[in-house]
Amino acid sequence: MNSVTLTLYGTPTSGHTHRVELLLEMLELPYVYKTTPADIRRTDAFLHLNPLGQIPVLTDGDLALCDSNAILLYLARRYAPESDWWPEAPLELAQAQRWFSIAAGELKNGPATARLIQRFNAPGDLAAARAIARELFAFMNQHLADRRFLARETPTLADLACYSYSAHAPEGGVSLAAYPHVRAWLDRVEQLPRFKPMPGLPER
Ligand SMILES: N[C@@H](CCC(=O)N[C@@H](CS)C(=O)NCC(=O)O)C(=O)O
Repeated sequence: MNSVTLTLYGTPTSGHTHRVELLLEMLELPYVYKTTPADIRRTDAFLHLNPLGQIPVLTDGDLALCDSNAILLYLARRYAPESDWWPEAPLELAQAQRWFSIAAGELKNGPATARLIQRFNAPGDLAAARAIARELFAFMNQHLADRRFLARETPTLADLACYSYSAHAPEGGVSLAAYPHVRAWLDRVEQLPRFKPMPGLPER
């Protein structure tokens, strides 16, 4: 690609943004990063890009794409159509979609919410978020006991979607010590070529 057309709106501590950054880095796509704090997200100009007022947003020329998982799919299909980041085989596809749903459900309501409350003083029920997180990680740990990655033996977009808030769960007071298979999977994601950490990666 000769000229940069991709702009990512996000913040460095947003796991939703980080999963998109991960893929941009791994695909070696040039992009401009625009830090977009909460006050900017309420401006007319930003709401024009995403009426929900959420980051991340990716613009590609005149296109504005919203929702982290949707952006991952767009980037993989648009810029790496020969790649295998999103499976074709029915069972692998179903597994990958299942983990996309978990990323937008249990992972957001559990570890991501606990982190938001503990680290960023957001309102919410910390005990409830931690309980969701523990239930999720117990399940993930069992799921990953005999698998290298979430949807199949090689990485998919589902691994990128689930990585950031799992790795940063300790920032919400959710220890990963009891989940060795989750920790081994996090290590595997971090060993992928051109992996880029989100700032402040906690010990685990
Ligand atoms: N489903 C969306 C959720 C994104 C999301 O919740 N983003 C948060 C920041 S991590 C946000 O922008 N919340 C609104 C706000 O804080 O103003 C996605 O996957 O992109």
